[in-house]
Amino acid sequence: MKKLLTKIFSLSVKILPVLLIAVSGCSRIDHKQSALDPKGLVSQNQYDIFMLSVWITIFLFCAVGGCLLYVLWKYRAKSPEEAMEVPAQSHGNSKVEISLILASTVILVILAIPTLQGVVLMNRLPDPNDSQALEKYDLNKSAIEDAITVNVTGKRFFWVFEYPQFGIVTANELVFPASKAVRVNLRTEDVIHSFWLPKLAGKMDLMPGQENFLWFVADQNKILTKKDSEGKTIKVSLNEAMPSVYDGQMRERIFAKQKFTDEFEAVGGLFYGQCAEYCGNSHAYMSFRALAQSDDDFDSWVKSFQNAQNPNKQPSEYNPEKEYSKGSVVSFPDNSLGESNSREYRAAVKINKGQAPNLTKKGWEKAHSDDYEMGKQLFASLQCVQCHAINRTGLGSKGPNLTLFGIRTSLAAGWMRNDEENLSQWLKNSNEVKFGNLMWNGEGVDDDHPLRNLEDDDVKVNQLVAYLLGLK
Ligand code: HEC
Ligand SMILES: [Cu+2]
Repeated sequence: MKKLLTKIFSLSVKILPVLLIAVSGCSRIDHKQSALDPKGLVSQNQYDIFMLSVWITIFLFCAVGGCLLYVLWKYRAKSPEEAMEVPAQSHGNSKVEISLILASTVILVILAIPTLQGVVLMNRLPDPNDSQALEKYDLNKSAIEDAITVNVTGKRFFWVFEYPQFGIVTANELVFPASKAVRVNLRTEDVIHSFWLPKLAGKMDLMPGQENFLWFVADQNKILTKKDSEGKTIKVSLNEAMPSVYDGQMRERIFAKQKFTDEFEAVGGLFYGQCAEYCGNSHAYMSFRALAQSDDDFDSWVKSFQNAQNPNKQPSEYNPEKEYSKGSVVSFPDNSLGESNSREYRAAVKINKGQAPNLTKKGWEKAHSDDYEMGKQLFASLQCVQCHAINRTGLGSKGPNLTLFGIRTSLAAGWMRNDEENLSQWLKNSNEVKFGNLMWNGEGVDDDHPLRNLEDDDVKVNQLVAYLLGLK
């Protein structure tokens, strides 16, 4: 017996360090998808309830364990003769039983009150006129009054984000103002998904035939501080914490880090989300990002999207009866791009009537590179338009909306960096990158589909990449 015990002991001494190392690998509390690092009101509330139950459980563990140890020690057999004795038998002790029932009830009540309050908080924004509630949650009235709404649709295996107040739609990256609350309506077009944005919002399922809801508001103070190498909290400038998305600064800043896995430390305003309900082959890669912005940068982002998705603001065909101010963009035939193809020209100066676009004369210049123009045509001729909208429509199409794709930080539902290398890989064989995705495996896609035949066609792939990353 003794031998066995020493053996177990020495074995555990050997295993323990290995276990500790293994566990410490997943123990970074500020990991990018950690619910233990709340950066918003709702997630903080859920964290507090969780910690309350952790402390109560630890207390109970120590109390029950302590009693057990005490009894074991106190009533141990002190001699072999004593060990043979049968102790006096008894049954029940109403005092102990009633006090235990009372104690458990009290503990349940202590847990139930904040839990119910949390459920109410999670399901409804506080009333902006209820100054008591605003004070309790340390919220500005405008954070609630000017809340934005995002309609989230889960699809296998990506996310559609619609902004009904602004009439715009995007995919996989939820851009939001850090100073405002965000109402999130959740629905799905196929199977059950779950929207999990741990640092900001918690988790909620998307159910077929039902609309669910959650909301979140970021804690700007937390976004604007970080821990330095000694663990001290230091202030971070607005620009460092929340680089602007609309002009590609966010993308640049995140990419400045060498590895994709470093990205979670890149900027404070970048949050990671994930589908948390198994939905098929690519479920593990169904992530998304939430990007916090200052009010001004958010407005600029909305404006860019509104312009890009407004049919009246797309470059129209050149009209000889019109004058064009500097910077105007028109489309006009250019046979150098292939027969009966057009390119976009930008007016480098003010253009008088009848001065048709012509690159050999001064006045007009190329609005985009040749690769971009070729890529744009390929996008139509290779049937990408079957499933992708660049402007306006989002929900009607099978794939993610690609408006202003060139300012997106991530590719293939949030999990890959959206750079030239990854995008080429995606276009060459998306199934290798994200097994089971419904671009490669979608309805009507077989080996004859042009998208499955780009593997050896570097020229076309480069042109498509130039076009897609040029959308900004
Ligand atoms: C059968 C429909 C379909 C066709 C055709 C199609 N796609 Fe896709 N595409 C999808 C779907 C679905 C996704 C989402 C994949 C995922 O992340 O699970 C996607 C994703 C993408 C993405 C990444 C978008 C993002 O938000 O990260 C790009 C870029 C893209 N497709 C480009 C193209 C190009 C270029 C073509 C033409 C060569 C094309 N697609 C043809 C359905 C399609
Ligand atoms: Cu899923």
